[in-house]
Amino acid sequence: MVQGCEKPQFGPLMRRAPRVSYRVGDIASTLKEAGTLALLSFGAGSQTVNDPRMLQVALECFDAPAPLEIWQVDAPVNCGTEGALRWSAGGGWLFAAIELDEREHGGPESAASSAYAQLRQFIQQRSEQHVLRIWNYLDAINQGAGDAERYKQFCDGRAAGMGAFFAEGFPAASAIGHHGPAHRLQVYLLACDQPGARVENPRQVSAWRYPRQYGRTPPSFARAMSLPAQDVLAISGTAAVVGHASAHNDDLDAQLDETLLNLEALLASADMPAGFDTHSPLKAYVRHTIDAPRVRDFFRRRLPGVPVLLLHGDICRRELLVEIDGWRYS
Ligand code: 3EB
Repeated sequence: MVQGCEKPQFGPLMRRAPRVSYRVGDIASTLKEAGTLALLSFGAGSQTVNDPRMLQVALECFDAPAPLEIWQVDAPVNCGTEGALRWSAGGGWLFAAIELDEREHGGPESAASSAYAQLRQFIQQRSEQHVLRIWNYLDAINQGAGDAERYKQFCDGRAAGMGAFFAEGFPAASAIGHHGPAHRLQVYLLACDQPGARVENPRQVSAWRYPRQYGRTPPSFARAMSLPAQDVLAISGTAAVVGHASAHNDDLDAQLDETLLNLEALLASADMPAGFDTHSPLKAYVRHTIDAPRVRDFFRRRLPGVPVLLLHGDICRRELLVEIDGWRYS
């Protein structure tokens, strides 16, 4: 019996959301903790072990030592591999990851298509069929002109590989350029056995409605996803995009201010209280190493107490210098 509670915290179908946190720690002991669903390390020099729940993300971290990112659920966790795919599941939640060498799949477009097709085929035979959040990392993301830019090829392949699986709406996502091994595509996701609620940003045109100038295939993502759990928002990569246009080209400080306005607009749109706090782990993807101290200073001033990982990553539009994503827990 729960006492002193005005209303039930969770409806009968509500899940308890995975807790996402950053921690400087030891991989082996973290993997042994009950309920560890996923463990991410950052950068080529980071520790890693051969466990389906472990992913070494190809983005370098500007913090030393680089923390680990841990996803924890309140349930026993199973894990395994299936072809190139690694997965773990527990408590109604599923982590799945795939890493492909684009050269083995005929380039960035077919690699993205293959990655998404493999993830889709795996998810389709699971009970956790609702993909809520996806991260995509590819190298040289801005290489190539116009429709031949690698990011745009990735968008084409992603949409092809998704097929009709996301006909009812896209998951929240990030797509970032890494500076790790050439041709390596990394895609990982969080899915659940219950659907989330997609959230759009009234300040921005929905990405899947971007006009033709941004590529043949508009980016397939929602601005945020409200999890099927009490007041948890998974926030997509958010940058200084207003309407469909990039704002404040090449002005880092103005882009950070605009990005924060977009993040606050998303919280309002999701009916969540304003502001981020110690329970809101965020990531900032910073294009130029030289900008990292200024981005860190922005977080200290404007988002004090918010856990943030500063990562070296390229944003999918050349003029954008920074992008922020993460989680907002009530
Ligand atoms: C934007 O607002 C910035 O292609 O999955 C942000 C988040 C961006 C996800 C994606 C792209 C993606 O359009 C770019």
